[in-house]
Amino acid sequence: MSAEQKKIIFSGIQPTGVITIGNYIGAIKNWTKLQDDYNCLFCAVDMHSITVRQDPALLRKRARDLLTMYIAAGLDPEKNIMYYQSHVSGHAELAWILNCFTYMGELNRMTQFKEKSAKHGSNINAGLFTYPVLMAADILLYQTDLVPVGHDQKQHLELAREIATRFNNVYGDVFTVPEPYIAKVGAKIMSLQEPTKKMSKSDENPNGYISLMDEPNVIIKKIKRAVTDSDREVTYSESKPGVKNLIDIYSCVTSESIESSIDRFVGKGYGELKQVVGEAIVEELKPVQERFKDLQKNKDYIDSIIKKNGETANYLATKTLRKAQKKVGFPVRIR
Ligand code: ATP
Ligand code: LTN
Repeated sequence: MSAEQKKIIFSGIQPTGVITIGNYIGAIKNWTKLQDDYNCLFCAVDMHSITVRQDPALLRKRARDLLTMYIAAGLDPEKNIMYYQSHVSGHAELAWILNCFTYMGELNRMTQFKEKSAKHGSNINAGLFTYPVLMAADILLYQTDLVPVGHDQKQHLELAREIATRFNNVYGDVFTVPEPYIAKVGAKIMSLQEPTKKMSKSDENPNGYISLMDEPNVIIKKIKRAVTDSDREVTYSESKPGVKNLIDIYSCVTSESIESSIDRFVGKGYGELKQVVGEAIVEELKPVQERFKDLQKNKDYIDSIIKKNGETANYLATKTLRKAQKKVGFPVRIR
């Protein structure tokens, strides 16, 4: 298929911590499978990150590490556009327009807003409230067809679709209405310590998650400590979320079907399950970690990718932005 015929994919991750195996399974690993069949943009959404207070130097480092990790995990920077959100001003400009097409009531219903405002009670800023509008702008700017994300982003995506449709109903077909792409297994990897909560990179307890940069012995230890229950024998069911989570992780990192992964462990003891799952994660992450360390040393290469991809993203974004600006009645620029 030629590049022009391919559909467009957009997705992003916030550079707010060291990415976890949840982000890897729910997002990045799926992206690597899609990169040949779609025109893809993968963004480090640093503008979203400042809705929660960040240390500036650390945010900058994490954003760079995130793009480096995209490459280390197997995303080809020659095929995909990987860039910083803050390098393309069109995101903020379109977000402003879309803010005027989004209702307070819609934003008030967003689960992530409710959760984050409960967690950061002393800083419930307007950015946190309008976060989903910026996300809609990210997606709509590139005429995105498909958005591969974890399950937690489904509600935000529905809102993006709603905003696009609302705008199109007034002005004609300006935006492609995007579809979510959420995998059947692995779209919600749970915390290792509280398996009824999703694994999150901003969890205060590092035992709750596996970071992509955790050393093998740390990974094995965290899996051994993972909360299961007082039973001894493996079964796969919603009533055993800790055990189910470990089998889901296994299936995703080994790419073995969920049925065959269940067969492998059912009836076995928890000790054996944890040992095999821990080793499978170590095996999957080893080459990623090695590539990440090598890439980090290659400063000029990463710089050149950031520059080139940022320019391409900017070019593409401006096309949609100008269209939207013209539709709402902003004066056309004289060239
Ligand atoms: P934070 O803790 O900083 O809010 P996060 O770990 O939830 O971050 P995001 O940057 O919000 O990560 O999400 C990046 C991508 O990873 C999104 O597509 C999201 O749906 C996916 N994702 C996040 N957590 C999980 C999880 N536990 N299981 C599967 N996918 C996940
Ligand atoms: N809101 C997402 C991150 C994000 C995103 C996007 C994902 C921002 N913009 C566009 C997909 C498409 C999150 O919190 N995980």
